[in-house]
Amino acid sequence: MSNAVISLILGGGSGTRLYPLTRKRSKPAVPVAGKYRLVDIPISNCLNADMNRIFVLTQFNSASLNKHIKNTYHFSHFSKAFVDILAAEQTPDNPTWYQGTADAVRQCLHHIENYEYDYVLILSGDQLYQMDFREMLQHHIESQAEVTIGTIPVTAKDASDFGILKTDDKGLITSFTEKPKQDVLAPWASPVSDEMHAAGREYLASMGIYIFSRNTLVELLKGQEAATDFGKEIIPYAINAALKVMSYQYTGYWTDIGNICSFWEANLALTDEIPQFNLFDEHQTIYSRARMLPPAKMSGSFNKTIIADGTIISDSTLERCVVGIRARIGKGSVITNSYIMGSDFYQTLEDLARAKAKGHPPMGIGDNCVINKAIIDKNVSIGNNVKINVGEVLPNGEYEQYTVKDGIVVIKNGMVIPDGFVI
Ligand code: ADQ
Ligand code: ADP
Repeated sequence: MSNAVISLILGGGSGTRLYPLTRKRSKPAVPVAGKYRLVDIPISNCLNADMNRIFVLTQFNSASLNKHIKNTYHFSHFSKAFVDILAAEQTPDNPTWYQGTADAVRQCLHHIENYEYDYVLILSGDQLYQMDFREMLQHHIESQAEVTIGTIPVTAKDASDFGILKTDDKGLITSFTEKPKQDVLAPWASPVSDEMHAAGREYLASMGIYIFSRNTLVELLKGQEAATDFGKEIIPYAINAALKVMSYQYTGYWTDIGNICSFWEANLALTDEIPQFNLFDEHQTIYSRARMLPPAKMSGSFNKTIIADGTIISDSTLERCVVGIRARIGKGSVITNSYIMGSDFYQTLEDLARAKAKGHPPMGIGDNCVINKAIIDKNVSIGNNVKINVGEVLPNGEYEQYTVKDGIVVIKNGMVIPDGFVI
């Protein structure tokens, strides 16, 4: 199996939808679920399916992405497995950044043409799911498809956020429309199971997960030189040209975490009693960097909270929170509905003395803070008696230390929030 497939992970365009988390790092390097990076999700799904030749396509090559990939994905000398980053590069033929998803893949074709492969698996870099790609490949082969699109039934309300396709009863895709408006939706319902029908999930959304047979992909990308996107151009073209484009319907947990609100929701959903995204499933391990961190040390009161390694919490109250590696939280703070990413390092005594001399609090969260509905990026220093998002709903806004988006306050990486500050 592993010689049949090359996987390409679309690591993100300009990353504006996840700003300010993508201010200094590329999207695949954004920390998720306390100890992982976004890119670990699609990579883990590939590795679990024994599809272990993987390229991550990204618009810029951040130090943290390089470091994470280099330190995480090590393979035996006797295996052909690799995870390589392909950042947009200037060449005499391509003076610009990737213009879209199809353009990104087109610009990378020359990197993969010397490999042995029959199929290309193309994945988005900003989704949370655990899917067995072997079953999708099997479906592609058995149905003699040229292109297979992973699809998920969604309700009419959700349908406008996705590419929606229509299939016949054998799963052949007969038409496709990218993000249709609500008023033109009705004729786009497709045959779905009774269970999905009963749940009102009658529209088949593209998951942005594609398998292309090798020649089909090369011919489509080289033949349609002006096409820059899969959803807007390549997929509709392939269907109109009567290529065999099949739907592979998936009904497990899958969510797109492409913007701040869905990113926050997906992280907090991990604190549910039975989370739909199961980090504890040993058959679908999510891999990440093996860090030699000490165990978490904490006192206080914790309800529905995930706490990563290396955390120190003194005597605080946390409810519905995800706390990332090396986070430090002082005494008497009350934190709810928040994702605290933690830190990249522990401060030494000298670091602390230097911070104090500048009037900066130590890294982490101080004493007697009240924080709600926030994402605290890494290496942030929050002083004592700080209040974040505990009053009226805040309007969207952009400030030096933070951004407010859809009622969620995002404190930017490395910022200092002084004692008594109120947001
Ligand atoms: P979107 O996610 O809106 O819809 P798009 O913005 O093209 O589509 O992104 C797809 C993936 O590619 C994302 O992971 C994105 O970060 C990445 N990406 C975007 N531009 C890129 C670039 N220039 N270089 C590298 N990576 C890039 C798509 C499909 C819909 C489908 C949804 C499902 O177009 O049909 O329903 O995914 O989430
Ligand atoms: P992660 O642990 O999330 O994978 P990184 O690999 O990006 O994060 O960074 C962790 C490493 O960052 C630490 O082991 C440390 O070497 C380094 N580091 C970054 N900034 C500093 C700093 N200011 N002082 C000391 N170490 C730092």
